[in-house]
Amino acid sequence: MIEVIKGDITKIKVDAIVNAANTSLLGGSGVDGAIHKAGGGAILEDCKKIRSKQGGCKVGEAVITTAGKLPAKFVIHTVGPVWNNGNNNEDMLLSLAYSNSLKLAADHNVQTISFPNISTGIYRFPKYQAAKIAFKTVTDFQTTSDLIKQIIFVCFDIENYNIYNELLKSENIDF
Ligand code: AR6
Repeated sequence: MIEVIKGDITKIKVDAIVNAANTSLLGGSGVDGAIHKAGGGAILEDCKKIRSKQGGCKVGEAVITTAGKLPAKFVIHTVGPVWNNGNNNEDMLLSLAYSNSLKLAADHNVQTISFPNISTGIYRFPKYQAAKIAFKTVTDFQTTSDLIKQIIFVCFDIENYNIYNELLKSENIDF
C-alpha cells in the first residue's frame, strides 16, 4: 500500500525511515539535519562506522543504521543525485536511491517504510519529475516483492504534497 502524508518524517512511526543524505554520511541540513537532530548521536556513530569500512555512500546507493531515538527500528541513508540539467543520469540515479533503499529494507524484514522527497530540496531535482520517478520505482518494486506492506511518502512542502496526491489518484486508476 502506498500512502501520501504531509508532515515531519521524524514524527511518524514506521520500521524504517529513509534519509536523503550526502555521500559523506556525516549529516547536513534539510531532512538529514532533522533526522540526526531528532534521532540523537547514535545515528552518526553508526554512520562513522560505515564510513570507516566503505568510505561513505555513493550516489544511488543506500546504507542502514540504528534509528536512535526516532520512532523506528532503522534509518536507511540514501544519496540522491544533485540536479545538473538532467544530462547526468539524474533520473536513473534517483530511481536507484529509491530501489536500493527498498532492497535494503526488505533484507532487514522492514514492513513499513517512509520516504522523504529525495533530491527535491537542496539538490534541486524538479519536483514533478522526481515524484513520477519515486512512484514508478516503488510500484515496480511492489510488483516484484510483497515483503514491504506499507510505503509512505512524507511530503514536507505543500508543492510536493499536491504533486504526490495527484499522482496517487492517477496511479490508483491503473491498480
Ligand atoms: N521531514 C520530511 N521531509 C523534509 C523534512 C522533514 N523533517 N525536512 C525537509 N524535508 P533536502 P536533498 C524535505 O534538502 O534535496 C542535506 O544537507 C524537503 O522539503 O533535505 O536530497 C544532505 O546532507 C524536500 O522536499 O534533501 C545533502 O547534502 C526533501 O525533504 C542534501 O541536503 C529533500 O530535501 C540532500 O539534498
